Amino acid sequence: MFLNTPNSHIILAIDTPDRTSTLHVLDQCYDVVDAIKFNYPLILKEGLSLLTEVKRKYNLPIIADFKVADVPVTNNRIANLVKDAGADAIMVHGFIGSDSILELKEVAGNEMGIIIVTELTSPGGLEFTRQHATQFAELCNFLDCYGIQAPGTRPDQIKALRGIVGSEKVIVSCGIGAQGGQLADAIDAGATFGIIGRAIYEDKHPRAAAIRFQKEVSKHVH
Ligand code: BMP
Repeated sequence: MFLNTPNSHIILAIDTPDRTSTLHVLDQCYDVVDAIKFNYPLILKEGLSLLTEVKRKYNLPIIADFKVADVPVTNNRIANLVKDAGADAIMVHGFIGSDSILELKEVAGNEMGIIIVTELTSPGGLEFTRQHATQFAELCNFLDCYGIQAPGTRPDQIKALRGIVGSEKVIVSCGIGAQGGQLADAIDAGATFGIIGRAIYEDKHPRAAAIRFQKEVSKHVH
């Protein structure tokens, strides 16, 4: 297990602008959320050392959402840097194909899970990638990756992809809150975790917002 057993089912997308605001939000929310997801803007601003600092300070699983999409030699370097920084999982685009994903998997070994992005939550996710989304889910099984990312804005698609990956794989679903997805709907459809960013960190009271999501989902999960 690279992520913990779900409790609140919330992965916090910490897309805050800088280190100070990141720690401010995490100080309030770390004990409500199940994991933390970092994306490029914050790391480009503060460096990978912030991922390491957050991992040490809050002791929560960390997903490096760097949506890796390159040739194997470059993926190898990215995976080594991210692994050394302390990430527990790394996100990779499915469309790069099996050789490029395998390279990541080899570097990750037993220390980092590989999560394959199937289609984006935004409208463009339906433009090119949707027609291959089931193949990306099959690739997750074939390469024995940790899980997939399925759109929290489209519960029907989560359900369809859960049918392909089976019950053991992790499904993380972005798009909850600010993009209109509902946490309870995503979990009901088969997501293991919902990924929530702005609806928590932009709230005046991030902790209260996280607790609202936690309560919403606890009513639905049996
Ligand atoms: P928010 O809850 O503020 O919309 O943030 C969603 C997070 O998930 C952002 O980091 C975004 O880049 C990411 N994301 C997404 O919204 N849709 C996807 O399909 C894949 C993502 O990684």
